[in-house]
Amino acid sequence: MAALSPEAVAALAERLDNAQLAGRAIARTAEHPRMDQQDAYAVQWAVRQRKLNRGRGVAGLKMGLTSPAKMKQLGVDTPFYAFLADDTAVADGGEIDTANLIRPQVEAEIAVVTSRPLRGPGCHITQAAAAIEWVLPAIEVIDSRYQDSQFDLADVIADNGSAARFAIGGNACRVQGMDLKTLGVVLEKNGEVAQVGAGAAVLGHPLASVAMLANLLANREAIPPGTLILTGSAIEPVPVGAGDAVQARFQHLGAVSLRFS
Ligand code: OOG
Ligand code: MG
Repeated sequence: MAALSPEAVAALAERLDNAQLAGRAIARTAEHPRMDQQDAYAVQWAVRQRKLNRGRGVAGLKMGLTSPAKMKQLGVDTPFYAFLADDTAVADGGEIDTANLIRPQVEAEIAVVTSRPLRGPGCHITQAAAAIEWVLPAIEVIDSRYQDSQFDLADVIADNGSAARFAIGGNACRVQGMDLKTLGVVLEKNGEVAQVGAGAAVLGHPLASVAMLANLLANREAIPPGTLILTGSAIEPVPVGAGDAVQARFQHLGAVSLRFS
């Protein structure tokens, strides 16, 4: 049962959207202690609509909290989905001004692009595999809009999964014949190894994450062909600040890098 009125959903969406635009944190949604997941997605979709109304587009979708480490950190057992606004795409090797962000962290993610529609519920890894043609290396920059990054599952869903920036790099590889489970990644910060990971950190297999995305979206829409999906971080997030440079080197897929000023 949803606990928030439509007015409360709209008001929270406005606060979160404005916090992202200003790069300023807001207090946690203490006034909405009973916000449930259904409410939280209603807020996220209201944030999406606000951006569309300003002429922005949706560049793709993301899954979050797909790794056991992150789920444990938040004390939850459910991943979530969010969307990637088109104005948050950064070119590979590009520079990001940290003045527009609050507390940025980078994640290395295996990205895929669908070539067929994918519709839940009941979607399994097999259907996900059949719907995907391309796999790409990605970095996601997350930036919670809540003060001190204090949030629960509903809060982060409402805050569009902390989505802030993303970059796609390397080579687009055909997924056919690739073992996404053992695909390794090394995240370097300022030339030093900061984190290592593999596809198995993402719900056991990145395509399990894609199947779950279709299932979570089942009550709203099918995933259309040509959709970019960030499957969830394969590493623990690495904090970054002005002057830092990061590079994610993926086995087979190549590298993707970003600089922060
Ligand atoms: C939530 C975003 C998590 C991922 O890949 O797991 C996420 C957060 O930690 O702020 O994007
Ligand atoms: Mg992520």
